[in-house]
Amino acid sequence: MAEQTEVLEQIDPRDIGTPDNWIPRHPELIRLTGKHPFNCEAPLPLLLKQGFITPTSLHYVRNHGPVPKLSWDTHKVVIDGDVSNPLTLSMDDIAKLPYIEFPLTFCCAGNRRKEQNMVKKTIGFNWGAAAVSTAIWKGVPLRYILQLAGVKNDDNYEKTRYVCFGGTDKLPNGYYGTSITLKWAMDEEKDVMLAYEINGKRLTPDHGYPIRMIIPGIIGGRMVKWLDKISVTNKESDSWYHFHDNRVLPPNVDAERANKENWWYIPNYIIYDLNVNSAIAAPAHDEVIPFSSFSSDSEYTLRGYAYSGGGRKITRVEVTLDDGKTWLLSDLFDLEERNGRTWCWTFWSLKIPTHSFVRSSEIRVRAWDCSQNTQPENLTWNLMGMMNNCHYRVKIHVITYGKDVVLRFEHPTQAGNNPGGWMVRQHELEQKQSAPANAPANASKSESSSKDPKYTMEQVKQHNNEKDCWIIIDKKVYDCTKFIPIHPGGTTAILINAGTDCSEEFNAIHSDKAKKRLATFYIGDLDDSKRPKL
Ligand SMILES: Nc1nc2c(c(=O)[nH]1)N[C@H]1C(S)=C(S)[C@@H](COP(=O)(O)O)O[C@H]1N2
Ligand SMILES: [Mo]
Repeated sequence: MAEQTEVLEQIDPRDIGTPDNWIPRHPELIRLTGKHPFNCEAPLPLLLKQGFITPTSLHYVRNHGPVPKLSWDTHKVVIDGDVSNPLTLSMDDIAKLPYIEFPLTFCCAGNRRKEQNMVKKTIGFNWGAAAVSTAIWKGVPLRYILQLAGVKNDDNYEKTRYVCFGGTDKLPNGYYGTSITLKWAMDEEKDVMLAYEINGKRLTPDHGYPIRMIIPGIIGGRMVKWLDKISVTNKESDSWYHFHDNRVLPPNVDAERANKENWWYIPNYIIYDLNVNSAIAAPAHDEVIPFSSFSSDSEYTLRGYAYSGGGRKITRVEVTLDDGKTWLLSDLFDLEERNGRTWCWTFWSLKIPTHSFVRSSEIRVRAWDCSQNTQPENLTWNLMGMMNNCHYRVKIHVITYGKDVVLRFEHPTQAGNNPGGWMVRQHELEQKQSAPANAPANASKSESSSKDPKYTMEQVKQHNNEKDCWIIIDKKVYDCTKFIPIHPGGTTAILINAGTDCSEEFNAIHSDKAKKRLATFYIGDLDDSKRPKL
């Protein structure tokens, strides 16, 4: 069944001029935050086509900043804090220790966020439904390393003891880091490990080379990459990212309120375990079936993935074609188990008569796990757009092309800035309808007039450095030289875009507030009259 895509690894032209210009990447990965930092997912049909194990080159990537350049020979991991025997281990030391190796599904808490963004913009970028992948990971149990550092198995782990993980990537708000409880770390059945191999080879730079945390059953965000520090403490991690990322806040809390009232520090809203989720991969978005191609007995096989968190097994996946009146039970594959737990996704499929699409307007899927958790019918918006797991809906359209009548399928969204999707259309319609009353939403638009100066691309290109930095966003030119030192996303983030059109990068990650702030740097419009019309 698995049809592995050939690994085509070259430096992508989009990485030239960024700090990641040394990392080979698969050209088919969809980039979600423009050129840099690198955040990507595979096209959903391509991901499923790989089968149960995702080739490393197509595994989704979530990097908050540039990838640190580390070497196996010089890298060290320090284990300190509340331990009787602090350690500093080299990679060779670590690779000599007993290891475990098993397949694990990784999933970013932001998987399916674009659907949330279509309801209302969250503070995150547009993940489609492929921020999920499965690889075979090999490494040393964390428990084993902690024992070497003097943590005893019979220690009375109080609730207040934690293990904090730190990466070497220094970001605008400090080092990336997070934590779990010591009790969790020491539980043999939880399989927590320090991994140095993926799919039988050393880690790739994007996945944490030379070493990263692996914590099965939970969101990817806690599996710190480029790991160099493990500390046993009485407090959870003090990394900014531990508090300001990977949380589901209640739906009535917006960014301003969250910051003003410190919602980030309320323990209830932190995410550990994944929730139950599923998606449809076949039919794919924009897949077409001509009526002429099927007879009264032809069949179509629906396919997709499902997963849950905390080692909970997927027990059923159901499909409805009549808005939830009846549910069809699908077949499940690849129920991988380890010590009675499931750390992996499950593929599902369901054969239906092709003509049943004709009477239906929507295919909808929901999964159940062994705790009888299932997916909610409707989406509940949250500020970070995380853990979206509402029923996955694919619309069915009957379209006439001349003499031909076809069925065309439409997914809710397409990853990143890619157009298409019924939620995207709905969103655009709503925006159009609310535009006259609400024009200044795009503050920059309201400011420009025909009298404003015009600059050609050639002119903008000259202003490409720290002392003189212009950028183009949505055909408007901004002089953001003064803003460089105070940019919340760091100076490099602006400088790698100096003198260029970075609409995609900017729009992917900035809030409405940031957009309003940008307007103050507006100096004129892009003169693109000399560009050939497409
Ligand atoms: N040091 C470090 N670790 C990190 C991150 C990061 O930016 N820096 N991103 C996290 C997030 S949010 C996710 S979802 C996973 C993604 O792992 P992957 O890129 O190997 O798929 O890594 C996590 N670990
Ligand atoms: Mo993530």
